[in-house]
Amino acid sequence: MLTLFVVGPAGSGKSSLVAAFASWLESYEIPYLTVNLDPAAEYVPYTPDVDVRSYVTAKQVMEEYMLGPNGAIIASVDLMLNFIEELREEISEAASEGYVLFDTPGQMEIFAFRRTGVEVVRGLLGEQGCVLFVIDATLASTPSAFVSQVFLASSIYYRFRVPQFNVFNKVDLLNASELERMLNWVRDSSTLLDELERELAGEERMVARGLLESVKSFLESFSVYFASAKTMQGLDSIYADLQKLYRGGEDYELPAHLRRTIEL
Ligand SMILES: Nc1nc2c(ncn2[C@@H]2O[C@H](COP(=O)(O)OP(=O)(O)OP(=O)(O)O)[C@@H](O)[C@H]2O)c(=O)[nH]1
Ligand SMILES: [Mg+2]
Repeated sequence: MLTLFVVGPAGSGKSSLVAAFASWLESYEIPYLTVNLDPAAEYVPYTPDVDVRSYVTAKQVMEEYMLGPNGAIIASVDLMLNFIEELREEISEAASEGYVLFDTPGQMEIFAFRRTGVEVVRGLLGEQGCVLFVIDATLASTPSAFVSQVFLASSIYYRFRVPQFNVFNKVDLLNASELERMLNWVRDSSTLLDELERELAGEERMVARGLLESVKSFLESFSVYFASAKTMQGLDSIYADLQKLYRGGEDYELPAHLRRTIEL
């Protein structure tokens, strides 16, 4: 099994990507499970096969401990740790092969930047797993916003330290020239530096040059995808690279959209 933890800022499209990727896998008859790990979710756009809300919900915690909404979200995410064993059992009873897609809490910082997230990922990762970090592409279309989002992506890597795939989601909302511009920043980070320098002035430019060195090395070491949960574009490239990880690379044959049925 390959476990895939879909992590990202609030509203970036985590749940939608889980739903889209699930239906993409379904259309190729590739086995998968969806797991909701967001105890505060009121609605998710797929039917979770395994759901943390069977064990704990933010609403329940709010009433029981008389907490406000944020306190209840934090407490319910932390309480999730008590049920890792049960979740693991449910998952292994439901599937023995294919993909396990984990949808994670809406407020990423509550999950990723507290001990809980790291322990949950460690507890459920299994033998092969990775993080799919989701960025809202519409919030990354200026050079400085793009750099900030890439920093966020690296900060997530240093929390979980597992293979990480970075997805700029919602590209259907970008026009062709915005998308092309972002693709160029990824292909050649010197274009990003040039444009960043034009956007900034004076002292800010000096800082930007330093920061860009780290962005550059992140972009050179990690895969970046442009995708849309709405139109499903980009999911085939993500799948192709996941297969490399899943199957160990060398003997990997290309992929998905060229053949209807893919054996795992
Ligand atoms: N146009 C477009 N909208 C999208 C896409 N992906 C998600 N959305 C919309 O973005 C909003 C947030 O999507 P969700 O999937 O709920 O995002 P999330 O990260 O799970 O959100 P939280 O769990 O609440 O933090 C919804 O209105 C989605 O319909 C996409 O690829 N394109
Ligand atoms: Mg969600």
